Amino acid sequence: MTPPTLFPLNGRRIFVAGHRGMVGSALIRRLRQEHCQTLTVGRDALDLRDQPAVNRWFDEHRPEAVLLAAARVGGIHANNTHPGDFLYDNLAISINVIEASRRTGVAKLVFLGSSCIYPRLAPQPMPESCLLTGSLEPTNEWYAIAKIAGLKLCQAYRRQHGCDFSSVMPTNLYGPNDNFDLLSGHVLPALLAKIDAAVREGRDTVEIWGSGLPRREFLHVDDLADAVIFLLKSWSDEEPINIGTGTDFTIAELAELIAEIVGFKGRFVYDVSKPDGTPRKLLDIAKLTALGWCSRISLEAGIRQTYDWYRTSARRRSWKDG
Ligand code: GFB
Repeated sequence: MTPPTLFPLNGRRIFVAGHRGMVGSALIRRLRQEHCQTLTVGRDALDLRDQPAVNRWFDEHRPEAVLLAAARVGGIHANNTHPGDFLYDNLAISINVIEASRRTGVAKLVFLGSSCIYPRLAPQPMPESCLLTGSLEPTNEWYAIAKIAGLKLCQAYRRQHGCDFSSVMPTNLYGPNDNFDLLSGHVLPALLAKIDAAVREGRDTVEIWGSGLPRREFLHVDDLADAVIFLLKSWSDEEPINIGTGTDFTIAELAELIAEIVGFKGRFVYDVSKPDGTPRKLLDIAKLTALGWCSRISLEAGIRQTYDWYRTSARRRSWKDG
């Protein structure tokens, strides 16, 4: 079932904010299938935290639609140790781009949030309606507060100014252009890099942070990009919408799967002095499923593809914008 197209993309000028990150680059790849014009600008030419500069860029380039995928992103350690950067950068990027979009009459904006906006002990799977019903996970509350503020600004501008601005909430993402740095990256790329290094260096142990018991849902970024373009064309609402696969795994299960793919025969050592973070993060995807979208890339196929990309293109990289 394909829902009716409310916002045709043909001939439109679409600004992908954050196009060099994992999410933004996947959106650019997906938009190549549409007959639209994509606008991008690198961080060297425009710092999205600089409001006057953002306003000048919007005045000059006049996008008709905006996909707001620019963010300071990182795994549990980066979030926990750089709370100021995660709060300030993400607040500034969100308010500057959303306000410039309102001021210049952008016809449609999609803001990308994160599943960490929901309470630490939310019911599982987590419905959109559990937003602001409980305390946040302390390791990422700074990032979450900034993402909640962006979502709320979209809602407020819909109500006050009639802007067609909506928010989507992706689950934990992975794929090409991810950050494979062991300290600042998320668990999936970090484990791929660690296990790959162990095999190459002939080591028989790999360290896993925490207990291995937390559960996470992993969505390939190409599936995410497909869902965002689907929603851009066919959906608009004040309430956010979750994007996930509907299935979660323990961190230990993820490690075993990566070991199988990479060919690691050794054992894992769990460092329980490192934080586990949220015990479980599984999104309720009933709203998205009812619209007719579902993910296509299995975790195993997605990890194999990401590992191929890592071996041919990366094996380096520090943190980057998402
Ligand atoms: O992916 P991750 O860093 O972020 O960690 P969150 C997920 C789980 O994997 C945690 C464990 O329980 C980690 O302790 N883990 C095990 C590891 N080994 C490793 C490792 O080598 N590296 C990493 N990074 N984790 C983030 C938030 O939370 O999720 C962000 O901090 C954002 O705000 C993102 O929302 C999606 O899933 O815990």
